[in-house]
Amino acid sequence: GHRSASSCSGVQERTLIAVKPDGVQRRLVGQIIQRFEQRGFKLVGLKMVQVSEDLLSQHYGQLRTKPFYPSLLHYMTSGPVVAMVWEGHNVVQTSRSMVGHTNPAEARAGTVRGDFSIHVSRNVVHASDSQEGAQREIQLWFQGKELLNWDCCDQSITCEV
Ligand code: IDP
Repeated sequence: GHRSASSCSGVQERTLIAVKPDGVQRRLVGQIIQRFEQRGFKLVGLKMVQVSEDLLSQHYGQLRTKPFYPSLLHYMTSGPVVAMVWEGHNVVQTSRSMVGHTNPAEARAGTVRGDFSIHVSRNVVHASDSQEGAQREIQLWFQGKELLNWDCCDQSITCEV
C-alpha cells in the first residue's frame, strides 16, 4: 500500500547516542531519552553496558595521541553507559545540535550539554559526528540482532519522505 511505497517505513539514517557514566550517575537517562522521543526520532536499539577499554580504544581511536586520552578512558569506564541507536530523517546532524558543543562552556542552553554540564571532561553524552562515523560506531557498539526494524505509528506524520 501507500505506506510501504514510502521510505517512511524503510530504514532511515541512524546515529549512536550514549549517556556517559556521569549522565547515568546523575539519573539523566530518562530526560535524555525523552528529548529524542519528543523530537520525533525512533529508538531502534538500547542497552546498558560496562564499556571495555578495547571498545573505547576503537571508538576514540583518533584521539589516542591527545593528552586527555588516558583520563577519557578512565572516565568512560568508571561506570555503566546507556547506549542507544536512534533513527530518522537527518538524525546525525540534528542529534549533534540537540547535544550541543563538545565543551559545555560553549554549549547553548537548550542543548543536553548546555543544560546539564559544565566541563569538557564530564559532558554527559556522546553523539556520532557524521553518517560514516555513526555507521562505524553502531557496528562497534551493537550486534545486528540488537537493532530492531519496526514501524512507528507516527512516522508517516512526522516526515514526508
Ligand atoms: P564529541 O564528543 O563532541 O564528538 P570529541 O572531540 O570527539 O568531541 O571528543 C570526544 C570526547 O573526549 C568529548 O566528548 C569529551 O568527553 C572528551 N574530551 C574532548 N576534549 C577534551 C579535553 O580537552 N579534556 C578532557 N576531555 C576532552
